[in-house]
Amino acid sequence: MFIIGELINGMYTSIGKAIKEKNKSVIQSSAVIQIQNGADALDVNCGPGSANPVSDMQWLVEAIREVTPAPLSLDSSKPQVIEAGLKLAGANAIINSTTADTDKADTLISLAKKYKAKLIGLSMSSKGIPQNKDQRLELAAMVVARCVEQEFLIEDLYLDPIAMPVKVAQAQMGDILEAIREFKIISDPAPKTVIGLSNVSQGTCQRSLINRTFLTMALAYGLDAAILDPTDTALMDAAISAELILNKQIYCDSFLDAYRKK
Ligand code: THG
Repeated sequence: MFIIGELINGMYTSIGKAIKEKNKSVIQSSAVIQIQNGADALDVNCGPGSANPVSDMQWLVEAIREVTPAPLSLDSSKPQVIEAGLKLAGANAIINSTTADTDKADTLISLAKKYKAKLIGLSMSSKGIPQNKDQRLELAAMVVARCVEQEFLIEDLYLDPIAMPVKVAQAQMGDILEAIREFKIISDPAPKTVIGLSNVSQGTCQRSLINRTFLTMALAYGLDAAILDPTDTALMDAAISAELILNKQIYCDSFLDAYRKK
């Protein structure tokens, strides 16, 4: 599984404060800790409180680049904020994200091609978040169609079914899991899939348990990548064990250590 560390997000009080005060060391230690704990890439989101998201994104990317060359997932609903990050992020960046609206998808697909970035496509549009599996598939297929039209490689597209909090959308969790499986058959070659895992446990008092249970299930449905908290050791152990059971790692008695040393 491709792991995108979620912790550099202005939604977290300490990160929001560090962005406001331009306190580089808070951001840099979060970057280093996430990589040390197994993140393959880092999500970068200025948060809802940012008054100037373009310059905050630039500052975040520059601060992170001083401590790690890891790929960055530039997380914003505004294309100009994403492009500000892309200019400084270097190789293997991930655009997070486009919706299934044609104009927006076309803008972000062009950026992905220009900067040789991967692209996350949400199965939602300006009309809102889908309420069932068929709506998720229809929106995902629209993103795929725009990528095909613009000759963007489908292997570089990650489709996101929009993981909802179990507390508010309990009846939809099965649909979200099924969508992960069915996104794969929208096209050949298949698109990849990603979720924002911590969404699922928002507002609950067993966050880590709910996150790792959902992640284990989603991996069984074929999930390729997740935005998650890599410092949650129980979560990472569950992910490594799930991949072992899915025959994606070779068994040995020390499989957790062996995976971490890779
Ligand atoms: N899909 C894609 N990108 C995403 C998401 C997604 N990016 C943002 C988000 N969802 C994934 N990242 C987070 C980060 C933090 C939390 C949830 C998802 C979170 N934060 C605590 C909370 O809200 O309770 C903050 C608590 C604190 O202040 O410490 O849960 O779905 N493509």
